[in-house]
Amino acid sequence: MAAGNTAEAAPSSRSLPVDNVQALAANLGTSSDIPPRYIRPEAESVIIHHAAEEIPVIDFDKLLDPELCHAESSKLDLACQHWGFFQLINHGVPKEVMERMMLDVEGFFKLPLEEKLVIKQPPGEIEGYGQLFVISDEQKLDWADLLHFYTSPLHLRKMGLWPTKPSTFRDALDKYMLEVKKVVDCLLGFVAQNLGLDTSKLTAMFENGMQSVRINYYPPCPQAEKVLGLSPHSDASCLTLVLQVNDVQGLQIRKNDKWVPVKPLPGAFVVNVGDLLEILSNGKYRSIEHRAVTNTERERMSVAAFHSPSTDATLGPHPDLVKGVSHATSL
Ligand SMILES: O=C(O)CCC(=O)C(=O)O
Repeated sequence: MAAGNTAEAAPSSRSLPVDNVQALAANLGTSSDIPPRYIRPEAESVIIHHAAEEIPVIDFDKLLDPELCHAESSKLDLACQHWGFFQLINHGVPKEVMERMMLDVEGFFKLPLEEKLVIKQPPGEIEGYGQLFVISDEQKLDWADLLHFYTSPLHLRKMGLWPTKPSTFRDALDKYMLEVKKVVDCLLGFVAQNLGLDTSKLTAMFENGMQSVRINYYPPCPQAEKVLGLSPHSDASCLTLVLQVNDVQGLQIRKNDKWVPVKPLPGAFVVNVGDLLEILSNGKYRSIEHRAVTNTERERMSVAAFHSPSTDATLGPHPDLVKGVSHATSL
């Protein structure tokens, strides 16, 4: 997990205030004078576009089909080992739940700035509307704004920071996160089987698990090749499900020291293994570094849903996966 990834861990000190990037981009107009803190020489590193370098696709329907599940589950196992990323199709989240969520995300970012700022991140907090945590005046900045909320367990919800505009957004978010959780629970069952773990114990760890969501907004940038929408990081969680809201690509994963663009299939989730699952699998599954880039023409939006065990669970490599080393879990 790179510094700056606040997907799960809440920082303790205050974040330094920075510009709203959507407003900054709008005010730039045709000028290409980007403030120096957004210029990232590493953004121009090698990117490969090759069909052989596309992340595997897992069919959820096949996982649930008694005749096809064995082969599909093996595919899932290989995807987690060799890529740490896959696309999930036919996941069963109702179309209307997905569409409502996407419309409300788009609707929120179309609101005037002052209306979005009603749910501005309070000082020292990562939830609400704002940017990634900023710890120093020298820190390079991402070309993005975000919304971040803890959604599960329910007592963690800070409803005062949840958007009331569009009027359906809260309900859409609630329904969407519930559906996503069902998919994750089911995927974890297959993961447990593939790793030879006790499925019911793993599922129990996630019953009161932590779920949070980061909704990313990447405005277009006149010098898109020089900035990063989201700095390279791995996720601290176990499993992340990313939904691309509009048809603009930008997610890239690190493979063999190059950046490989992900081309999301319509309606699919891009799923990735997080640091906790890498630990649980004793490194068999890989939590891969990824980043998001921007483009000169169009805004991009994504919804990343992070899932981790409940906070009182103790997690370490499963004993069967560790030879001759003491361990922290009894799954
Ligand atoms: O925008 C994306 O596609 C990736 C989002 C992501 O990696 C994150 O929010 O942690």
